[in-house]
Amino acid sequence: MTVEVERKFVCDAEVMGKLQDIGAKCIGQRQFRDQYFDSPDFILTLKDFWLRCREGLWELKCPAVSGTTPDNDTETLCTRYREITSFPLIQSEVGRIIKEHTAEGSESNSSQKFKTERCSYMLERETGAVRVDLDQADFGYCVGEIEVLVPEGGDMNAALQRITSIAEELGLSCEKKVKGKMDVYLQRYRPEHYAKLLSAHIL
Ligand code: V4E
Repeated sequence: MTVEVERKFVCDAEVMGKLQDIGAKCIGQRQFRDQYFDSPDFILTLKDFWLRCREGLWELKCPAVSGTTPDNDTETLCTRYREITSFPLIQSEVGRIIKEHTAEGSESNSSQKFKTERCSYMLERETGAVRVDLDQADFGYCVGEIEVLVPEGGDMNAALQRITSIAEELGLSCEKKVKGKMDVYLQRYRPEHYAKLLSAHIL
């Protein structure tokens, strides 16, 4: 299992030029459709678990327990999630969360669907490769992500430092966390769900 550590950023023309300047290699372009699932009372997302199907492949993003705290900006601007991609493991994990919440169990039957066009880049550095994705969602939202995958038990601080260093090379400001596609989708089209996630301090 891996932990995805990432920092999102506002994707504008300036950043795209900067990516070229700092030697980012384009490694591909693709389109995909994501469908996110939850129970009618949002049991999963209110615990910060994100269940999705992307072009037939299932994934459950689970909150990763934070270890050490390198510095406040890095900690605030980066997210980390454990990624489960094995379908049987996803089934047992989702079953466990839902059972924990309701004695009689419940179906995962509320869903959100949107399409993304993604351009991916790789930056090779002495400390390791860093991936940058530029995403354009079909509901009119663009976002970039600097991402490092860490094997469970791997060096989280090193990953956070690699991300921070690429962010600096790109000239990104450290002001505030940038919203992901799903956050914006919920804010625009599922305001009730979004409000619950805000109240629970998940988003
Ligand atoms: C983890 C999460 C959500 C699920 C979507 O995660 P994200 O990495 O934004 O999606 P995507 O399409 O880039 O997936 P990838 O291709 O990298 O696997 S929706 C909301 N969250 C939580 C969350 C958060 N609390 N804060 C920020 C900045 N992002 C996400």
